[in-house]
Amino acid sequence: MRAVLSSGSNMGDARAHLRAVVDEFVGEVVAKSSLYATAPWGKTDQPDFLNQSLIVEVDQTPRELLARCQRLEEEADRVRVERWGPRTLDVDIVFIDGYTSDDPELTVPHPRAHLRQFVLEPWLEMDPTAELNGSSIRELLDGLEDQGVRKL
Ligand code: PH2
Ligand code: MG
Ligand code: MG
Repeated sequence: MRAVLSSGSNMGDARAHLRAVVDEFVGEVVAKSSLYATAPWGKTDQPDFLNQSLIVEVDQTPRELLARCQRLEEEADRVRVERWGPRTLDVDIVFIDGYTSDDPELTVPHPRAHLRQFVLEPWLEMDPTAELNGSSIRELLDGLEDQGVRKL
C-alpha cells in the first residue's frame, strides 16, 4: 500500500521530531519532500511549523499505518491540548492509493488536505502528477491564497 504522509512540528526540536518520522520509515520511503517553514494554519496564534511529507510503500493495512503514526506522536511526547494547537509531532495520513475511508478515526483522503498549502506544496514536490478529489495538486494550489509556506 502506498500512502502520502504529512508530518508537522512546532514545539521542541522540530527538525529532530520530523527526522524521527523519516527514520521510522527507512527502507519504505518512495519519496521525501524538503522541509518547509510554514505559518500556522487554522489557529494562527501559535509558533510557525516545520512540515515535511513522505510517500511510503508499506506492507500494512491503513489501520496499522495509523497506529504506527500515532506511536511516533506518542514517542515525541505529544500532548493533545487543543484542536490545531501547538504540538511536538503530528503525523497525518493524507492519501492512500486506491483507498478511501470516511471513518472519523481515519478519514482518507484527509478532509482538509485540499485547503492546506503546507500539505499540497510538499506533495507536488514529491509527485508533480498527483491528483486529489479529481483535481491536480497544481490546480488546487493555484486556487489557494498564499499561506506562508517556504521551502528550506
Ligand atoms: N497542523 C494543524 C493545524 N495547522 N499549520 C501548519 N502550518 N502546519 C501544520 O502541520 C498544521 C497547521 C493540525 O494538524
Ligand atoms: Mg494534522
Ligand atoms: Mg493528526
